[in-house]
Amino acid sequence: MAYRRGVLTAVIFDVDGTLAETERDGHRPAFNRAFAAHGLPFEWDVDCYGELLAVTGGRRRIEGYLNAQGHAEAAALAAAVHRTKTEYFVEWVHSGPMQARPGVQDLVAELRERGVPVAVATTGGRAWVEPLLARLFDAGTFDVVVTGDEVERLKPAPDAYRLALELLGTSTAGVLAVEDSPPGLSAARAAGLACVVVVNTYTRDGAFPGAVAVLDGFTELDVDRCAELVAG
Ligand code: XBP
Ligand code: MG
Repeated sequence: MAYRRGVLTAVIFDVDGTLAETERDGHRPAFNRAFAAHGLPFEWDVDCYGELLAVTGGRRRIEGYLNAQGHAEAAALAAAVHRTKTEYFVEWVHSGPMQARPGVQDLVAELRERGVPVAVATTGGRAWVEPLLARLFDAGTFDVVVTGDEVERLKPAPDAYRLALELLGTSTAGVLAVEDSPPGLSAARAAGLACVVVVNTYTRDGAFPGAVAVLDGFTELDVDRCAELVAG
């Protein structure tokens, strides 16, 4: 059954931690391999990386860490290490054991079947976002894909969500954002969107003020629930 127009206008998904569990076993090892490739004696373990996720954007995450270590030329080095990290992460996206979070592919498929536009708003780079979406979803699934490459300010700034709304050609009315983390929720809220948080292992204990709901998994979310949540 097609969805009643005007109730649920669109759903915008975050990628890392939302569409897929990419951080602990994907991005984190890619950062560590890149440090080694650049001769840097750093290794981010699972707990330390969880704390570093408060800084969005891989290049900024590296730069902040290098600064904290008292490294000179942190900005230039961070940019170089991040380029290497992206190459390793793209490899993992193509051949690693990456999977969509349970239930999210069904939700996206149901949204499309019922005529609700779906979009992506991430702070990650397009070099790996496109292959990741291609691996997990049919071509053309997402009406709009906004990455960190297209915006000036990363989450928690609202830029990625604002650009996604502009490209969808819609106001905030009836649009639901789906996030996994505090910076993602802040970004969606700052753009004026209703936001549901689906927590994961890294974000389970986070505080999510202003979320319309905080869920443990996508099995708790279908199109009707999305419409209820966006209606308030
Ligand atoms: C994700 C990020 C990204 C990834 C790494 O946040 O902050 O930086 O950790 O990807 P969100 P890049 O899920 O809120 O978009 O190295 O491409 O930045
Ligand atoms: Mg996320």
